[in-house]
Amino acid sequence: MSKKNDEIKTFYKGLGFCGFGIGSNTAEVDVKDGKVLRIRPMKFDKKYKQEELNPWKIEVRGKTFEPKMKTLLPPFSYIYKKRMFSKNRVLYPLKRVDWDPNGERNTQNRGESKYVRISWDEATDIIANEIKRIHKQYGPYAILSQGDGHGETKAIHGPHGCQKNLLELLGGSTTQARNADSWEGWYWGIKHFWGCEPIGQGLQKNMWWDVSNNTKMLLYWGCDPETTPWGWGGQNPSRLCRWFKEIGIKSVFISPDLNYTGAVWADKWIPVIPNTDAALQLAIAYIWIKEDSYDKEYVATHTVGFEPFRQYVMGEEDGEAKTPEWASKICGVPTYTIKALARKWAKDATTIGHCNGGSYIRSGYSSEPARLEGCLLAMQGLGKPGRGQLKFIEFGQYGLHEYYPCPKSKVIPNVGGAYNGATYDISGQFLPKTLIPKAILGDWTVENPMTWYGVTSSGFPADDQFVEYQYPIEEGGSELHMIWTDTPCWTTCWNGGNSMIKALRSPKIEFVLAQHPWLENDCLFADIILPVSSKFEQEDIACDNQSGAFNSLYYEGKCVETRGEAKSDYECVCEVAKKLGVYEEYTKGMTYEDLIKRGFEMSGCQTLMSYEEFREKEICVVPTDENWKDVVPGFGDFANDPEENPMTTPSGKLEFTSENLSEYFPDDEERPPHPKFIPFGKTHQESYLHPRSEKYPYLLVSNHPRWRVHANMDDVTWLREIPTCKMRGKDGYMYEPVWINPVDAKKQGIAHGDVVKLYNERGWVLGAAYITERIMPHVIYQDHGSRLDPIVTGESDRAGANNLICPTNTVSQHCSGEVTSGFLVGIEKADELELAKQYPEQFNRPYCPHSGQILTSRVIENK
Ligand SMILES: Nc1nc2c(c(=O)[nH]1)N[C@H]1C(S)=C(S)[C@@H](COP(=O)(O)OP(=O)(O)OC[C@H]3O[C@@H](n4cnc5c(=O)[nH]c(N)nc54)[C@H](O)[C@@H]3O)O[C@H]1N2
Ligand SMILES: Nc1nc2c(c(=O)[nH]1)N[C@H]1C(S)=C(S)[C@@H](COP(=O)(O)OP(=O)(O)OC[C@H]3O[C@@H](n4cnc5c(=O)[nH]c(N)nc54)[C@H](O)[C@@H]3O)O[C@H]1N2
Ligand SMILES: [Mo]
Repeated sequence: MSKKNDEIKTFYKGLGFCGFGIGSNTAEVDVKDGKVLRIRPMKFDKKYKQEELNPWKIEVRGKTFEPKMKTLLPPFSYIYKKRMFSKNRVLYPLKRVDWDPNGERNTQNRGESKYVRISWDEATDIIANEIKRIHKQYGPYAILSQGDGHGETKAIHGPHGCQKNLLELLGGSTTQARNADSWEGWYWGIKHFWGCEPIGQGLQKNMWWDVSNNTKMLLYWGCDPETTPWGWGGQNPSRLCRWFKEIGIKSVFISPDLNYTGAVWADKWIPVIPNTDAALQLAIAYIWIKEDSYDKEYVATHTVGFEPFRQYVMGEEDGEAKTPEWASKICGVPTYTIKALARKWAKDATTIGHCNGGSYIRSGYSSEPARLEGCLLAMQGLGKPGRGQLKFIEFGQYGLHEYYPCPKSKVIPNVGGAYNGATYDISGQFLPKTLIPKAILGDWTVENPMTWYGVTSSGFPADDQFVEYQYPIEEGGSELHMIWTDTPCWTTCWNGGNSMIKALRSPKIEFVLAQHPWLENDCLFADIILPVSSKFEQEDIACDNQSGAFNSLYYEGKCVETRGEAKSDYECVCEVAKKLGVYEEYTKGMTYEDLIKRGFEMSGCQTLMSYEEFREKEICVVPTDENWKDVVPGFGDFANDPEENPMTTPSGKLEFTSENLSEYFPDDEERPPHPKFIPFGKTHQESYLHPRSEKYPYLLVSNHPRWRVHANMDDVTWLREIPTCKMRGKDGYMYEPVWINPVDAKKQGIAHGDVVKLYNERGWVLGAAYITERIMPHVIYQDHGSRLDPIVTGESDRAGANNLICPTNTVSQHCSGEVTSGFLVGIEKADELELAKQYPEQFNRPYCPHSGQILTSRVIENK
């Protein structure tokens, strides 16, 4: 907004990390003398009168909840300048020293080699030549466009998928299809119950109002609003938790850890063994059936297939009644607690709260607890007042659906559609993200292809899960020989990271090209790395459509000069386009001004003001819809009249037994027609009930990081000072905390602060023991996303990147979703000083004495 105040200039910047044109956490950034001076909340009432925005207001029992007239930023926004000036920024194009495109490629050294600086000219020459060579030798599908993922909120400048758009002009590439990672269980499971995915997509309208007015008990089931909606959308979810408490709604937390929200707001914490939620859910259903306390009329009029489910619950199908006694032995919840919970739920209007569902929604067989949640909600009249599913953050999802659990906005601005979209293009050859290692490591041909069901990306209809796809495709298909990634964090965010390392080092992959702002994670496996600029260095347009007060669209000015020779993701691809002679075609001759205008015109906000007005004001804050209170909450329409408002299931009803699954996969024991508790099977053996647990006796919970957003921000020195973020070992290195119960710590001879080793047959990672009763016995917890710091590359890691050792196999045999939490490990005390002797090179990488952060020692400066 370039306001002159002495020499201080102020800019709007969206400092959220969702990407995909979905934004949040809008800040005002003060800049002086080319430096970011401070980052502050954005004030809505600077350019608008409060009444113009029609602030929503919820009034219950003499109390009021309404939005603040400013954004409520999480710490990640305030510290963001640290990221821009991180010592790990990639500042120049880099080439791996022992990779020679005209000679030895030494693919086996990826992850260990050092890098030298090269010029943009040299880098783009190599890239253009490699693309041409690979196209000629193998065809366009030999190049994998790995362009998806979250990241800095950017529109024009990417951050993800620009390379795909360029390669399309040259004949195509293999698309890496983004998985429904956040909600695998909903995607593969509940979609066959109520026809739609994430969390009742589109059917979570006006839930803040409904819960406030009608709910008596709120179950935070795998839900930590003080961490995850906070990390994404700021502090409104925190205010909401407080509000629910204030108005007397019982807050009950069901999770293996007493998470950051539970620690502050819980009336009761019910610890549950990871990924055994299905057993607990079945026992609740058992009590309701036995005590005749479920909504029989609703079940008769709104659902189908209840009888086979009932028989299973009561033990008539398999001879095992799903009693609280049965469940208690599996899930660790005492029988009296199960009974009390079931009885209270049957008596009082209950809603289940989620951010995206919690780690059990990303575990083996996650389709089952997801479907069972639908079953329980249906048994108590889903959609009747106060009986629903609440999502703690709102957004306009990729422009596909609208949900507004908080009061409805006139417009949900979205700028993603104007620039991205290519990562969902599956018209040619594509691969689900979770199957990339299997694809690379196998010997697949058109005659003997790898096959799977479904595109696996969010938003595809349920029927797509019965379509079989293959790699390589019949027409022009090819195995992969090059990877072009702008999302180099597979190893720290996906399933079975060590298998991806193996794939990245395969001689089949002749060229790995990464573009990224920071030298970290999969970048260490790239042959060429292009330097990417950060938000502060770019001009762009952004929106905030998920922080819950007001939605907005705003112009983002360039705050500071670009560091080194970095360029935005879009500009990196432009440079390659120039060398390939398709620059004009790629940019369509559009200037940044044209692109900003296009973003505005597709945003939704063009209905509220003219482009000229937008550029003048630099912001469009969207008022609350005048009629927001008229929106029937949640599944209310369906509850009121299921015939008029059917679900998108084959029957139009809620399906206890899925008609589609009964037809297409009647014999699938891992996702049967009606949901079951599946402790282990062909695909996974990650359970205490399986003999494997004798060797690896603990279940690891790997939540979304409290002090990062996935792979982002592990190197922020200010965050690393926080004791639950990192713990210093005897060697000065900062280790990722591993929560362990005092009982287990004693058993294993582990003291608070000891360096520990987590291991299974897939490898081992280190961490530092954080002894606390906030984690239940037999369970340990370590956040995901810690930056890769390999000890033995492909086997072990010092920083605690635990995705390296999570299962490679997907949700189940017909469900190619990721499994990244709730898996078996062993834990033992490790001696970091001894390990340093054993692995001197790895343990002697230089680190910052203050933050313990590993400094990039991989770049050899050119003479
Ligand atoms: N153990 C465990 N693993 C999990 C989960 C879990 O619960 N437990 N959850 C899963 C879930 S829900 C998700 S969504 C995934 C997230 O996985 P991803 O979406 O893949 O991870 P991110 O770290 O958000 O971002 C992707 C990459 O983009 C980079 N990036 C940020 N900004 C830019 C930019 O401007 N340009 C470029 N080129 N790159 C940029 C980041 O540094 C990072 O390397 O993780 C999954 N993994
Ligand atoms: N700070 C921060 N915020 C983020 C992100 C981040 O990386 N960091 N990522 C963003 C993204 S992409 C997403 S998808 C969302 C994810 O949001 P969520 O799905 O809500 O996040 P999770 O951390 O996976 O899980 C929430 C809680 O589930 C509980 N839990 C873990 N395992 C189990 C289990 O087996 N059973 C039960 N009942 N509970 C369990 C834990 O208490 C955990 O705190 O967060 C978003 N916001
Ligand atoms: Mo996610």
